[in-house]
Amino acid sequence: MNEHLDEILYPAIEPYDTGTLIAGEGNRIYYEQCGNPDGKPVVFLHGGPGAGASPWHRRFFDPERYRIILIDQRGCGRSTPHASDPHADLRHNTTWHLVADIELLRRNLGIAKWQVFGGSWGSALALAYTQAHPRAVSEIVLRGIFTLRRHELEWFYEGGAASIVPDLWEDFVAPIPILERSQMMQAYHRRLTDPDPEVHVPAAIAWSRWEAANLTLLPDPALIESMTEPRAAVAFARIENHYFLHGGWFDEGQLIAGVERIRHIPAVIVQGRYDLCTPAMTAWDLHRAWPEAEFTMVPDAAHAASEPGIAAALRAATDRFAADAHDGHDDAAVEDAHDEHDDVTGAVEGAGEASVAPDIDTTEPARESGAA
Ligand code: STX
Repeated sequence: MNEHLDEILYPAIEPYDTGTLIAGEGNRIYYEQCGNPDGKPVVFLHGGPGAGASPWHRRFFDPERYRIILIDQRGCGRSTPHASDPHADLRHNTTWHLVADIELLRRNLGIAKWQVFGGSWGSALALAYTQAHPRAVSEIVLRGIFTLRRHELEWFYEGGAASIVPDLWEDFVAPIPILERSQMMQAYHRRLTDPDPEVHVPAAIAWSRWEAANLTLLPDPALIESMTEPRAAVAFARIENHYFLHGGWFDEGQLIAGVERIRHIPAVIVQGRYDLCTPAMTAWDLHRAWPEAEFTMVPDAAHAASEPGIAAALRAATDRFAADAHDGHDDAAVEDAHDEHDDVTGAVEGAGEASVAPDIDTTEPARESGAA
């Protein structure tokens, strides 16, 4: 898949380091570093939530100029415990746990400031992280803007998009009895949390297929196949459904209102006009609230980062920012960031105190290099 990206993105590369971040509540977070160890730091925040990072995500950044850090967020990809496990417990998997994990990793890697790059759910997480820790972020690159407001979730999961793709919607509602269809997210929740694989696996596949089939302007069978592989689909569907039923633990409109805290940070917003998954109105609302951020509406694209026009706009953004000075490896700045107490604009529900970025000693990294 994605051969067209060879002309747009950087060549495929392998990590120079992989590791495991020991986070709270028994979570082991996979991360990898690629490109130039002395380059400008950037962290890639994947979508879903629950989709995991992929090797091709490394290719949005010039490997000579960037120190590229990819993370598999709690419960998915190569992180454990995995949300597909029979005993998966998502109580300690919330937006604010992910924000704490990202900040813990930054401190452990000795990075003063990094660029934050995220699409779709990754754009919501990038906004949440940056609004909680504005001094840790040098620039923001956002795509397919998603802020989990009620009407965004209802559009995609409660029937709005059915007007455009009625055939695909029919497949999405098929596993749900008619009497339950007025609350699709709740109906799927009952099945996705059922311990019986005969119940949760088909539900997860139908949930993931609906999403996969709506990411690109033209059908991408390879993308649909990879997202409906049972183990990945169960983790993806369970994590997404859990986050969406909680509105991401955001106040309604919180991420757009929070632009006030990050307005000064250089930013790029890239949106596909025909995005069915996260329709352009949200990107437009963000653009209106944040006119200082460069805004690009790609005229011939839907949602995915692999859409040619979107990939090109994202690469142009990272190339432009690569020329800016960076202060990675600045120990004084790390101390400064360590001492500061940014307000975290969200509560962690049902979580122990260790879920808020622990007060760690940056000289003793809590990670196992090369463990993956
Ligand atoms: N979910 C949007 C999202 O973040 C509502 C997303 N959906 N699929 C993806 O991301 C991948 C392209 C990363 C699989």
